[in-house]
Formats: sequence, structure tokens, C-alpha cells
Amino acid sequence: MTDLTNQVAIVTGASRGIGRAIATLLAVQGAKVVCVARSEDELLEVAQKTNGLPVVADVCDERDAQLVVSETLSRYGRLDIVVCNAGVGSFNLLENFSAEEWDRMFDVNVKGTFLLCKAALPHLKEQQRGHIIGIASDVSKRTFVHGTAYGASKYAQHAVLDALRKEARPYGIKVSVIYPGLVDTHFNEAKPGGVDKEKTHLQPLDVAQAVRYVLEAPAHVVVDELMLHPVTQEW
Ligand code: NJP
Repeated sequence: MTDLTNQVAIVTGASRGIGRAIATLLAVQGAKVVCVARSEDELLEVAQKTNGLPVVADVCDERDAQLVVSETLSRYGRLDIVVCNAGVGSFNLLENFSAEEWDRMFDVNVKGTFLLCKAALPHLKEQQRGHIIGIASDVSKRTFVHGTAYGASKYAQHAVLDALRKEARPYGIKVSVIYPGLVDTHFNEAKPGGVDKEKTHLQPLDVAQAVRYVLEAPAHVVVDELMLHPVTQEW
């Protein structure tokens, strides 16, 4: 089993929801966590709770992605784990989507993943080791009404990581993609909690536990993909 103690992990979208749960769980396992998001107040709170490093950054911005990696290296001197979790989504019929909303989803979900991997890879390659984890979606693998834009962005994020897995493996770098179903978070302006959500939705901690499982695989094992759903969700 891989020990996470003192491993250095970047987690994007750490201010809320799944990213916050991942940052918190990794810190409990002894990792040093770099918490990334745009909302400074929430980020400072998470960083304080995890004893981590907060980096206020927009994952769509290439300079910010480079800054996240350089701040990590200057604080901790190494980088072991990159969790590309930040994501946005909204749902509508195709003809009702604005081009701006399409761009927003692709910018955060696809370009955000691309830019952070691009910034991190030279260091991971140099050390001949590292683990990149993408939080994609079960809709990276199926389509649905109202899901043209979000689904397309999640298919694309999955494709980026799938191809990167092939590029990175010769350098000893693992790439894992996690595909959750419904999760009870602030996603798409939802309010977490409420009636029966514990039955109809995964909790952020469920996804964080999946990340932990993937990261703790023995050095010679890579979990390429992991999909999880609430039992009640049709798939
Ligand atoms: O959503 P939410 P989740 N730059 O809204 C951050 C996937 N997923 O935890 O910047 C940097 O509670 C935002 O921070 P802030 C989903 O596609 C979810 O559910 O401060 N960060 C916040 O921390 C996504 O990839 C469900 O606004 C940016 C976080 O992202 C991942 O799970 C189902 C940013 C979003 O927290 C986490 O989403 C599924 C930017 N430009 C997949 N834009 C689900 N919830 O049902 C946003 O299949 N963030």
C-alpha cells in the first residue's frame, strides 16, 4: 500500500464540495495539501483546517496554473499528487445554451485540467513518479437530454486524461480517472443537504474515499478508472 504521509498533493476546487472533502481526507492521511480555488475566504478556511497551503487561482488561466505548481515547489520542494477536481456545470436544451456558457464549461472542465497537468508534468517526469487524478463524471461515458455542453466537456476531460495516461506511463506517472454519479454538493448552484439526499446522492466523502483508495494502491498498481454511484441512481 502507498503511504500518503508527507506526500504533497495539489487539489483544485478545494473551497467546496468534493475538492474540500478530498483535501480534508488527504490531510488526515498525513499528506501536505495545496488547496486551490478562487474563493479566498472558503479556501483559507479549508487550508487552515488541513494545515495546507492555500493558492487562490483560476484553473482556466495558464499563469495561475504555473503559479500553483511553483508555489507548491517553493513551499514543499516536491510534488507527488495532482487532483484535477475543479469543475462547473449547467444543464439545458442545446438551443437554449449561450456560447458563453459552453465556453465556461470547457474552460474550467477541460482547459483547467489540461493547464494544470501541463504545468505539473515536467516535475513529475523529472522525478519519474507522480499521480494525476481527474474527477470526471459518469456522464463522461453516457449522454443525456440537457447534457450536450456539460457532457461534451466531461467526455473531453476524460479524453485528455486517457491520452495523457499513455504519454505519462513510460515516466512512471500514474493517471487515474474517477467517474462519480450524483454527489450532494454546491454543483450547479445546488444546496447540499435536504430531504433524502443521503439516499439519492453520494456524499463528497464517498468520492474522497475513492480518491484515497486509488492513491493508496501499491506502487506497482494503477487504478486507471473508478466509477461510483448512489445505489438508487439509474445508470
Ligand atoms: O461542485 P461544487 P462539486 N478555478 O460546485 C471550483 C464533478 N462532478 O464538488 O473557484 C478554480 O461544490 C470551485 O471553487 P471556486 C464536477 O464536474 C460532480 O460537485 O471557489 N476553481 C469549487 O471549489 C467537478 O469536476 C457531480 O468557485 C474553480 C469547485 O470547483 C467536481 O465533481 C457529479 C473554478 C466546485 O465545487 C467537483 O464538483 C459528477 C475555477 N475557474 C461529477 N471553477 C455532482 N456534484 O453531482 C470552479 O458526475 N472551481
